[in-house]
Amino acid sequence: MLSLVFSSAAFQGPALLAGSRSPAAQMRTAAPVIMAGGTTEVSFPTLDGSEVRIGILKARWHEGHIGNLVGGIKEALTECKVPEENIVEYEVPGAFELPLACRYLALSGKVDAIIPVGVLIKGDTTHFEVISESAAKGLMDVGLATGIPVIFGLLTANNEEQVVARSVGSNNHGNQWGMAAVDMALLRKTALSGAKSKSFLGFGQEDTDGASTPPVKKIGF
Ligand code: INI
Repeated sequence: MLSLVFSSAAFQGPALLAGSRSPAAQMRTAAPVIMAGGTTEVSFPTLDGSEVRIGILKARWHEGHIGNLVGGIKEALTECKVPEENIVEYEVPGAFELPLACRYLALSGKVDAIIPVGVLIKGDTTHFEVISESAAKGLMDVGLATGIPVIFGLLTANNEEQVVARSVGSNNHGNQWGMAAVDMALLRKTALSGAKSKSFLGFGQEDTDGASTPPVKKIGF
C-alpha cells in the first residue's frame, strides 16, 4: 500500500495519463524503482531529474548520521540524473531551525524541491517529542504555504541503533528522500504547467511555451 502513496501514478489523474504532452509529464515513466523504507518497500517510477534543482538543508546535530543520510540522498539524485550543479546545500543549527530555513530557500526561487535533513533521538525528557512534532508540522506548513515540495527528511528514533539501521546500506532513508524530492519536483512542474490557461484549476495538461514553472517571489539565499 505504501508504494501507492508514493508512486507517481497515484498522483496522476486520467487526463495526465492519457496523452499529456507536458515535458515534465514525459519525464515520469512507469518502470518502478523499489526502495526500502523502515521495514516496508516503496516503489518509485523511473525519474528524469536532469532539469530539477534540489536544495538540501542539514541540521548540525548528529553530524555522522546526517552525513550518511546526505550520502544516500546524493546517490538517489545521481540515479535520477540530477546534475551536481543543480544541488545546493546549507546547514542550520538543529532540526528545530529546519522549517524556517526551508521557507527562506523555498521563497528564493532557486530550487524545485527541498530535502531538510535532521536526526532526533529520544532522551529522558519530552524535548524530543516537542521538537519532532513542531519541526514536522513546520515542514509540512512550508510546503503547503509556498508550493515548493518539502520532503520529510527527519529521522526520529528511540536510540542510536535505530538511526544506524535507517541511515546506512540498502535501508538508507536518504535514498527514498532523494527519489521523493525528484518525484515531487516533477509533479509540481506537471501540476503547474497549465497555470497560464484561463481555466487552470490545478494539474495542467499541456505546456505550450515550455515555461512550465511559474516564478516564485525571490527572497533570501
Ligand atoms: N536538534 C537536532 O537536530 N537533533 C536533536 O537530537 C536535538 N536534541 O536532542 O536536542 C536537537 N536540538 C536542538 C534544536 O533542534 C535547536 O537547534 C535548539 O533548540 C536551538 O533552537
